[in-house]
Amino acid sequence: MTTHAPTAATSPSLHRDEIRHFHEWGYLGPYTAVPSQEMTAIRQRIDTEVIPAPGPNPKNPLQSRHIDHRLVHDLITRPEILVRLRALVGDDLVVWASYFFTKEPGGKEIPWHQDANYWPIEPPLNLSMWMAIDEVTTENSCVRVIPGSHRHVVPHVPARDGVAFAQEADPAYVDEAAAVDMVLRPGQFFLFNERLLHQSHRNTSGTRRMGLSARYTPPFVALLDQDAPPLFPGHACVVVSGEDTFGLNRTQPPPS
Ligand SMILES: O=C(O)CCC(=O)C(=O)O
Repeated sequence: MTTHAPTAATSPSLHRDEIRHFHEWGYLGPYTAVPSQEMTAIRQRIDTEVIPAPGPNPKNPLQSRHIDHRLVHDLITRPEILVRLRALVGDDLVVWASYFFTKEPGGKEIPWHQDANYWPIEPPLNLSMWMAIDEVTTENSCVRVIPGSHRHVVPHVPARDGVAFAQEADPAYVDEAAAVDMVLRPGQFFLFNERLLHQSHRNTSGTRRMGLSARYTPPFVALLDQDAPPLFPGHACVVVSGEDTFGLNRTQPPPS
């Protein structure tokens, strides 16, 4: 296993070395957005108020809850996250998706993949943030990344039986020995770009692993079909920093 991560920074923005790290290796972090003691109450509200209630996609309560629930919106717009995103791509940012990646004990492997393979966005520019809601360990299937893998577009092939996705990165292009484990305390997060190879094993532990990912992009990026999978009818982007002077995508104000 190789480690390229910079030491966790307390600075609210990014040093030039961290910006270079992101471009060179395709990811950055971990950093702390929320102290882990504050996460206990937040996690309880996610479990009792957010997930049990219907969200903007009636078919999937884990999807894009920042659109309807202020708690989720506020989590993915913590200043500790936004200042770092702005340092990478500038002040104007929309969130076009978020997802609670929840793996109960026994939960399936998510195979190696590059997100850009699945996404209808043009140009294909995205910053992802993945925040631990539960304690995230190697045992309960932390996300793993391959540093530098974002510099090549990797072909995707039909996935093996029993994994969570229908397509996975062609194994011939995956150097698993280079993988870095993103072990996180609740409230910690890391950032990665749209082509970084990442995966997580089956959850072989006895504890749940929940993470919240959010997808941020400058408003000059167009979503090619906001009403179709992986999005859903009535989907809207939320401006989380600066302004959207392009008007390419349907947007709505943050939840009250
Ligand atoms: O949560 C996981 O295990 C995978 C997350 C992922 O694929 C993503 O955030 O793009």
